[in-house]
Amino acid sequence: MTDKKPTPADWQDRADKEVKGKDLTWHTPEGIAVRPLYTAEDIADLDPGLPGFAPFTRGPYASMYTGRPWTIRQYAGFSTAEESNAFYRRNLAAGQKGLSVAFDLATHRGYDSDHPRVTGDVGKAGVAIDTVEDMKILFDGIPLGDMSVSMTMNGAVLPVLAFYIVAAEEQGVSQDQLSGTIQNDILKEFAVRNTYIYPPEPSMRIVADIIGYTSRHMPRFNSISISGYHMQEAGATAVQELAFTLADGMEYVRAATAKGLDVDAFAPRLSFFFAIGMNFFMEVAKLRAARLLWHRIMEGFEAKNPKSKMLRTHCQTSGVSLTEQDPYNNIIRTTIEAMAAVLGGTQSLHTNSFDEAIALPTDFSARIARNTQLVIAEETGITNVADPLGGSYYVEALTKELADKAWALIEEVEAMGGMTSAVAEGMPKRRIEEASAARAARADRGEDVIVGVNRYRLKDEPPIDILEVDNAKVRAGQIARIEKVRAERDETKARAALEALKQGARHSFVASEVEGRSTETDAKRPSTTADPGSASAQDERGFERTNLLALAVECARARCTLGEISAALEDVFGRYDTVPEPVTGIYGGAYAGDPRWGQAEQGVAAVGRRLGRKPRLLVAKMGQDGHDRGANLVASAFADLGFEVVPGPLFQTPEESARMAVDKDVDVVGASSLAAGHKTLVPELIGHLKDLGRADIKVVVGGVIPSQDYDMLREAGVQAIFGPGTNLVEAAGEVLKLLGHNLPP
Ligand code: DCA
Repeated sequence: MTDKKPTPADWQDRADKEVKGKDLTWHTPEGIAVRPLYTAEDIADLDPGLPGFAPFTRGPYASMYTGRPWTIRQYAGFSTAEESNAFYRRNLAAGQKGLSVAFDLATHRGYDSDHPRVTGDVGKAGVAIDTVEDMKILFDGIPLGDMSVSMTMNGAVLPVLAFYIVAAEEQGVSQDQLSGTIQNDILKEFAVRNTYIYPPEPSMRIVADIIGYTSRHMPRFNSISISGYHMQEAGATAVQELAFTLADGMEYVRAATAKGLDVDAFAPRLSFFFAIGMNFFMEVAKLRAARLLWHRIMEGFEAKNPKSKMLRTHCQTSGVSLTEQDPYNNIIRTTIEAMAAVLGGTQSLHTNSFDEAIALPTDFSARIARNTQLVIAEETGITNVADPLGGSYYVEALTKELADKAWALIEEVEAMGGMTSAVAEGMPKRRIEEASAARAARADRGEDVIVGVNRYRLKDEPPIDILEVDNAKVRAGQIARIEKVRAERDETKARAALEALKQGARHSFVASEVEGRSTETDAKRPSTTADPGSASAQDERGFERTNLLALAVECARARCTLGEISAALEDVFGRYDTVPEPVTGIYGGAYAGDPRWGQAEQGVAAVGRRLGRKPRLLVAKMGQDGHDRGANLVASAFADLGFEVVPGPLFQTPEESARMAVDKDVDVVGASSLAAGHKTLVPELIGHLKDLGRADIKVVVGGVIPSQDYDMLREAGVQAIFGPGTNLVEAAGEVLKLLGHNLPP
């Protein structure tokens, strides 16, 4: 008698006995029930195909990394163009392959460095670029015809791309030789990241104008990087990140085709950008599912060129998975995430530095981050097989389940009229905030383990060396350069270029469709050879008069500043503002029945009885930092505990926040800072509260605050500081203490 071959049912019996009947199913935040075993039965109906062939699940290229590894592209920008340039050159010499520019927040939001609203933001979290002169310094000695350059810019995308084109031109490199990517993804800014400037409709026109311009003049340049990264950073699940990103992509395809562009004229140059977090196989499956679905979507748009249907993506390891506590663990996290990106088949990758939960990377931490990729690429043998996880029962089944769930969410968005309508109704933002509150509650309750934070925590946390940016010095240097540019330029020419830009902006979307029509045939014809009297020459003139990037390039040549170009557009389009609406019930709901939560609720009620009203908290977001995940979480949790929460609008000045605190008669201001502006903005806030006679209002600070800054902030009058990974119930306990109520230990 031969042994019967064991079946999955036999396995189940044996496993049940081993774990004494414990349910081993893992219910992921995506709503996927992951079973403890996958077998051939799970993939019996699935055929993932081959790398390089439709539907590209296994990768866009046939040879994948066997012929050429992914692009090691580290995202960086340091205060001044000079320092960033030196950093780029050092990194390229050390094995980095492509550049990726991080701009400071003032630049993102269309303000020159001399603008009074941005005193705390200049040179923080990236490089300050005010004019084409700054851009030329940024790329000094870097041949732009050979180097692929990615620029993360969405709000002030027109001046920044225009400066880049003109900087290259003055380096002797024509725009048709430029390779790289501009992020240019405004929809996700409205959903999560908030570095928008104009309202959604004109913002979409800008996106479409850039796609139109690059498809005509810059054939090697990726016109957009449709980004899910910031969604995951804001708390989105893999299904949400996938669905909302691809739905954004569909909206951009519609916007471009509505301008008369042939889908195959621009779709090969659409690119994507995803975050890679710690759920290893989920992230691998996400990239595979993304390619599968994009192929399906582009078939729906009747794209003919296979490249139009082939999703290419950049990935970045997750910023929110990094912890301030025991920070060297971040190197391990980043390595695992980088592996997931590579096994998922990314085209380009940024690995975070271990200190990025606290500050901008130092040379030391940046080296380790870059070497993480070099070690994977050159020491592990992983690159020798295309899609090595292809055929894995689990990975293939997970890819299918993720794709199905994301498709259902895409259909929901489509039923609302597409992503622009869904964003206008706040749907993606709300869903992501709900997922974010649930995720934070899971971490606070210890259900999601974070080593060094909610388990295995160190008694002492020795501070690590961090990079300090002298914001005032950077600002002074930038202002001097702006003044020099203004003094040396032809003022009449600059004014005329700005006026032409305004005229172009005034053309309605429809008018620019007709006059600025660009077709594939036009894109192939060099504009200089057109007969000036011909229909195509008229068409060309119409394009140059109405295409906003063409007009911005003229402004850049005339040495207009980023602030001037942005302000000219703002005159026509207006500036967009939103009022935060924190979700309620999710955070509290996750804590139902928890004794610590109950004690905190009772504490809030006790303070309320003493005050004769609910204790009031203003959650303040000062400066141009639009990252509001932390602020929204605090607002949600504190409201659920019984505080009256005043959600402050984004982008306030310290004076505006102080006034709001006084007008609303709050007891506490909680300032959230994630972009290094705290040393300037928080002391100013405290100063304004004093000037308004309300020094009694307590100020607490949360977010990305290096421990080196704690003393300075305390001396300035800050009463409590909450770093990343703070348990919100414990934070509430500290705030209650400031209000005279001690929770039981
Ligand atoms: N076999 C043959 N050719 C290959 C292979 C391969 N295995 N892999 C890449 N190539 C070719 C590509 O076709 C491409 O050539 P092309 O420009 O003429 O089409 C070239 O090598 C570069 O490869 P690609 O995959 O396009 O990689 P990148 O230039 O690094 O672009 C992409 C990656 C995601 C498309 C781009 O948008 C990007 O770099 N994004 C970065 C965004 C970013 O940095 N964001 C920061 C937050």
